Amino acid sequence: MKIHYLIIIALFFVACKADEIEICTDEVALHSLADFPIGVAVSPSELQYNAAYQEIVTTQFNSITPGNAFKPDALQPSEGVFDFEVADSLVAFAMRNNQRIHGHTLLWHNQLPNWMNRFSGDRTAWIKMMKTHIQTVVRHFEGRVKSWDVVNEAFEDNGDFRENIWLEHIGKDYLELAFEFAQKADSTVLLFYNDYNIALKNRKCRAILEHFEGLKSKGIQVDGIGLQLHIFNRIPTNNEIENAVNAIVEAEYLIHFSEIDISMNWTGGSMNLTTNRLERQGRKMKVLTNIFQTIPKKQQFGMTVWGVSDLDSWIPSFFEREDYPLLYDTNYEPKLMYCGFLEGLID
Ligand code: 9MR
Repeated sequence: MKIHYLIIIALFFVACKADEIEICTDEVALHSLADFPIGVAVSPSELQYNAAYQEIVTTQFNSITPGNAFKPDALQPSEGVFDFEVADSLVAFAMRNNQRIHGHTLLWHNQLPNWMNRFSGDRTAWIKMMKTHIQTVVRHFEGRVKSWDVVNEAFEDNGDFRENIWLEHIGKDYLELAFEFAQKADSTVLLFYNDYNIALKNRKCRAILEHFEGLKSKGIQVDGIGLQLHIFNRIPTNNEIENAVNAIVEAEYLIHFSEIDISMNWTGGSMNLTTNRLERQGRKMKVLTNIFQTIPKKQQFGMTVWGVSDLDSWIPSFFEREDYPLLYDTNYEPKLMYCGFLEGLID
């Protein structure tokens, strides 16, 4: 009897060991291990003033998403006045480093300039204003930006359209118009719809796929879906992520894991950054990478993390909680989450 227990305990440890994420260094670039683009959301000022940050961005990644620099408040601060200075220097930086640029985002409900929020006019005027923004921006970056999140977060978790200025003043077809305007501005650019909780909320996932299926059947170009993946270790489950990915694969879109971060602080109180927690985060990152690799090659657009280090994440300030959701720690050293990514890539 005792021997049986010992064997079971020994097997348990072997199983745990096999599941362990090994401590690693970041000497080998993540992108050099992958046969799909490995991206990161960046801040132009960090790139300019933070040497450690810049070193990681240039060595580890071959795709760049501007975290904020391409949003409407940054690019069209006053009506008709476009400011491309910061965005252009970011594009130049990425091009010098042979990095792909994914544009984020043409339309959203957040980070709109005040004048846009307060715009007054009838439906025709709103459509014209939206068109001007989309087409001026897309044309400006033509040939330099590979792809765009045309619309970001247009659906609620229950599958309803999210209330926003575009829905209010233009109506449901603002999505269709936005994709059409972007396509007309640059017929070579890839067009994405990007949202969060797609894997967690089945109704949201179905609503999005149904809506865009409708648009595609009318001949509107929609190339890809961005699954943001602001997630926790257990939420969504691996199975839920797989199901969402499979549904999107079946609907024949490119898939972008577009805004990856893995929160460690579910309850929101103070937390200990234990090795156990860091390991679990590393394992989740490995699983995400493994799931991404089940996608047929021609539909793999890339995996993008939403920031470089735990210092740069939007989560602690937004949710007012301690958290450590990214690949690098606050000293810009790789965490087990980085090692999980690396292990997933060489699996
Ligand atoms: O990372 C962005 C952060 O710096 C901004 O303060 C925030 C403002 O809403 O937007 C963050 O990025 C968001 C992205 O554009 C869309 N998906 C959710 C991201 C986190 O809020």
